[in-house]
Amino acid sequence: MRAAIFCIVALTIASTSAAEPAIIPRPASVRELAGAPYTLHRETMLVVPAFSNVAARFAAELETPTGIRLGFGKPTEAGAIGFVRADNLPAGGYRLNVRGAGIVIEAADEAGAFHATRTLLQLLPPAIFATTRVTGVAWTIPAVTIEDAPRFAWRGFMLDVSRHFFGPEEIRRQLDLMALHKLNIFHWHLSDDQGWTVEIRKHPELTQKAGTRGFYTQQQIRELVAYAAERHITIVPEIDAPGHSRAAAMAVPGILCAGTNDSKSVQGVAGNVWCVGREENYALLDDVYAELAELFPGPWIHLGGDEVNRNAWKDCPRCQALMRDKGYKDPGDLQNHFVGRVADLARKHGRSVVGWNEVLHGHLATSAVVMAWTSIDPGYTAARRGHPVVMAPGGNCYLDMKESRHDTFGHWWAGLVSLDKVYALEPFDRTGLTAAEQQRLFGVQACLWTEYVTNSAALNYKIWPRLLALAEVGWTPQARRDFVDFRSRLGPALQRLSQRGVPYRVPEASAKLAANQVVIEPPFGGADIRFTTDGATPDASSPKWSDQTLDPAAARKLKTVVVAPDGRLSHVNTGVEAPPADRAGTLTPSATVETAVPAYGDSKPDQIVDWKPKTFFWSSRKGQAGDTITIRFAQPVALKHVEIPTGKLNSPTEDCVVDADLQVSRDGTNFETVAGFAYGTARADLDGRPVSALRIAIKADHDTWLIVQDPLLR
Ligand code: TNX
Repeated sequence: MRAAIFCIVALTIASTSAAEPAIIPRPASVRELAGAPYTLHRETMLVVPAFSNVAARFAAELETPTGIRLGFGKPTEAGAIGFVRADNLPAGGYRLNVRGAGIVIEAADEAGAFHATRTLLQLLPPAIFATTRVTGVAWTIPAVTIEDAPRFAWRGFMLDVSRHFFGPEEIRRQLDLMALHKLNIFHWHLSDDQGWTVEIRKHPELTQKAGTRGFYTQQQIRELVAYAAERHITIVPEIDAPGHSRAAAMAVPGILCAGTNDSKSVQGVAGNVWCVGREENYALLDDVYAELAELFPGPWIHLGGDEVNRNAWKDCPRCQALMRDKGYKDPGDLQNHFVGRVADLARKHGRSVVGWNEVLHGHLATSAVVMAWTSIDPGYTAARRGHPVVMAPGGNCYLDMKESRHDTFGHWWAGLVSLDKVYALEPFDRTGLTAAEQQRLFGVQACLWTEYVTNSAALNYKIWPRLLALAEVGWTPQARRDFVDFRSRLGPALQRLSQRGVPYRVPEASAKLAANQVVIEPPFGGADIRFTTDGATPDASSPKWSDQTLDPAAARKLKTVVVAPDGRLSHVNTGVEAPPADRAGTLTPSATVETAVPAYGDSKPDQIVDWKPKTFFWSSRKGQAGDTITIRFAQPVALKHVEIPTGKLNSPTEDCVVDADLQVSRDGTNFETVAGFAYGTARADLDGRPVSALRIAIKADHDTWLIVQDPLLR
């Protein structure tokens, strides 16, 4: 049967062409062929010696936008899409052959066949993601051979539905989009201080009293678990304990310690720690885990374990008695005790546990998965101790962080988490691990905490497109990862999201100074960038940026905006970025600065020559014609090159010197002009003779204050 299907595709053998189709995550290997493309049409048959479930679901997906209902047929039909089992392929991997005469999908397992269909969807025109019938589109797929397999087994996304609740419809949308990008773990943070969101039949008070922001009934959970399973996504439920438990404690009296300690957690929440010495607490968790195990067929339950405020345990008679009983030395031992008991409960119900990296304080069984969130380092510690590890470091993976300085809502404790920052996550970066330990780094995950995420628009703004970057980190072989290439594929990916009406964050454009030219790298392939240089706010009707040259004066007023495929606008970006000058080999002679220009705040003229590149002179008024700033060297210095950067360190067209001469003096009295300023910097090559002084001589009134940075001298 397999041979028959191969006959169909063997007809067209053609040469490889250059461009790679815009698939995210980038497949392990793609050969695009020059032969005729495949076109879906009414006579297309599904040929299913294997994976008929996957084929049937794929056909249903195609039917909505195309109106074509694919039938099941015999292997010899022309124009067939064949599904074939190939046991030698890796788990989750697939081989895909598209030729004008037919398509063959080979995989060793259902997940692999499903992944191949996700690739096919991305190879089709973006209109294939329309949610209603589309006419006038040729449903063609380029001739291509793709061999693909996941790099990491756990490619996760975590959503916190406790701080703000998101209903089943939103969850289904995210599961669908996750699957489209081959993410396979949905980690559902179901409880926290602000809410308990999963119905527990035996303890209805949990959701009645602590699910007031919204919760899922068991029926809804079952449906979502099935929906995820059809998309080869495993759901990992999390009940966060013993910290982050204010909601549970409010619903079930007595969970907390008997003492009066009301100290606050890192999140500023009081009374949110389970009493470790109270036996009824484990009975409650036993009930909860029993129902979780019924609801969620996946192998894992996440027990939380993060950010535990241990203070309340210190004056709780029960916790103190337990400590004495067991001979524990400090509250950390109580935390271990709790986490160990909960892990035992999970095991009793046939589940392994996952815990945030704080669980490493204890001695959990090595089957417990450790999720490294504070950085990747605890992940390495965990791997050394024998734990499987999922890397989710805040600085790369926390989608609740702001993405750029323009963002108005979000956390900031892990810094800005830009698209390229997510993309840059490399779990093996600084391991120093043995090969066996490295094997344990089996996953990566992005997390969205929702303290500041109050509605669906905000949710999608935070997730997309950054989750695409994480999807590629999780799937694509490291050698095939390249951010510039990823960015070029992002354009079509955003078109797909637009088709689904996803209000993703439109990436802004940033102008950069390179070789004294303003360049704007498109934030995604085909980005429509609009700009102004007259101070007006740019919009879709402003001139289109197409690699023009801007003179320095225009560059100072540059404002850009990106128009998304769905017409929405990005944040407006101003200014031109440049990396700080390369100071390697610069001289640092002793010098003083003379100027009559007043200094702003703590800045001082001598900070120009303190040779600390981060400090600078900042005037407290606009530059005026006739102003001078003179650098006098203690001893004449032989110079071949001088460069004086002005303006902000990374944004040199802000508060920069615009119209001035750079002058050099040999005798300290007479000055000659050697250069002017462009984009905030003056540069001159000199003849190597000794120089006594340098001067910035301002020629015209400026419309900003002035910043002068440390000169570069060689
Ligand atoms: C830390 S990550 C937390 C969450 C917060 C998040 C905000 C983790 C295990 N705990 O409770 O929502 O920071 O970024």
